[in-house]
Amino acid sequence: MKITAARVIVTCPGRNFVTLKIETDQGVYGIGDATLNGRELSVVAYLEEHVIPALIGKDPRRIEDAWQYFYRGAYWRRGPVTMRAIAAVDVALWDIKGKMAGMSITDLLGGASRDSVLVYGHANGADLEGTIDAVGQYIDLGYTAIRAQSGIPGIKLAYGVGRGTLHYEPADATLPTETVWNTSKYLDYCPKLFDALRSNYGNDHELLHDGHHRLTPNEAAQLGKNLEPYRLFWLEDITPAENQEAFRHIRQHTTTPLAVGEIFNTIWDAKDLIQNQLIDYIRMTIVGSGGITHLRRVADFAALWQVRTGSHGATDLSPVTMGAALQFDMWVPNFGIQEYMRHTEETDAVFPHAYSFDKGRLHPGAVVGHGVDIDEALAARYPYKPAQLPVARLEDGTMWNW
Ligand code: KDG
Ligand code: MG
Repeated sequence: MKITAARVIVTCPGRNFVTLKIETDQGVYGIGDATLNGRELSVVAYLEEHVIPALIGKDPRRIEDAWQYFYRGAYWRRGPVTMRAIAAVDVALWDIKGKMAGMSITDLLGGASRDSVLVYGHANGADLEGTIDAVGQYIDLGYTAIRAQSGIPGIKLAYGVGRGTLHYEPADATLPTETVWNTSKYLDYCPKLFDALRSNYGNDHELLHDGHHRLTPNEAAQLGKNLEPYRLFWLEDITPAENQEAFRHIRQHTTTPLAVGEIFNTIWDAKDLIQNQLIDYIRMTIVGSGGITHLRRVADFAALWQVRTGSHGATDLSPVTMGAALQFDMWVPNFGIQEYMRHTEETDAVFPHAYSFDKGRLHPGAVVGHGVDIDEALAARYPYKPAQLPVARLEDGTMWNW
């Protein structure tokens, strides 16, 4: 069996997506997501210039060898561009293998460990009242786990506050939008938000929050401590994690569960955090971390330390990644939760899929491979539109982490 063709499809049904389609001499094809929010065309170039020429003629059944070829063989390892390109190849090859076998990827991995996948949605409001209402809307939609983000008095364009209730989309301009950050205001406001949410809705729902890399380790420790009475499911990305050791200080001061990993690319980014039990959830995702082949190694390693998965699932991860993630989540023994931000109707139409939401959970549907396709004719009607993620500055102009 041979790969006969591979091509990259870029489409913007409301936001940009990069998809790799791999075709074989058996008439079976597979697709993989390669979207890197705000840097999409760099992955297109990587795939077209450096990956596709080497794919042609390879045996698509040799997934492991392809992974090693594009990881070890590149010499220049790791990084968001390389690992997304590898992920796209990997997911497309797992899709092909599933189609050839007449099996879902879950079955190829060893079969389902659960009946459906617990997900969390994003509730956000411009202020306290708006956020309380938004959480109520998610409860009405059937979510049992909800991430709450809120506009903060005195902060211009706080992270996570959307333009609509269901479709938060931060990449919005050809040059990054400038936001302004103030840590003290956030530290004062955040416990008040969760106090109000618990007072309004009680303790029956799981509540999550994303700090989006804004705090120092000591500030993160303070926040974790102050949020303890509200029993969060997790506090995410509360400080940048390039220095994994930084989490030791936070851990020593709070029992609020910690989640990290949406910008990680390989197991090496998470190794110390996991083996020192400095986090509770690893949020690496299939598209960001070299595909299913690599993520299952991360998950197995994490299982040794009772760290559970919680894959990133924002709208910049295409339905192809969501379909593949659900296949993975159904199998992975140490599953924690899956992020699920709904795509727009336009996006869902370009990527037909079988997964569906019911009562706070996603059901993958009866599929072969990952079960997501691309309607290329429809995709061609939405040309690429440049868009970038915002940047953040402190009030005195100093650049900060967005
Ligand atoms: O592209 C950036 C988004 O994926 C990110 O800001 C979303 O932090 C995020 C999350 O937890 O979904
Ligand atoms: Mg996040």
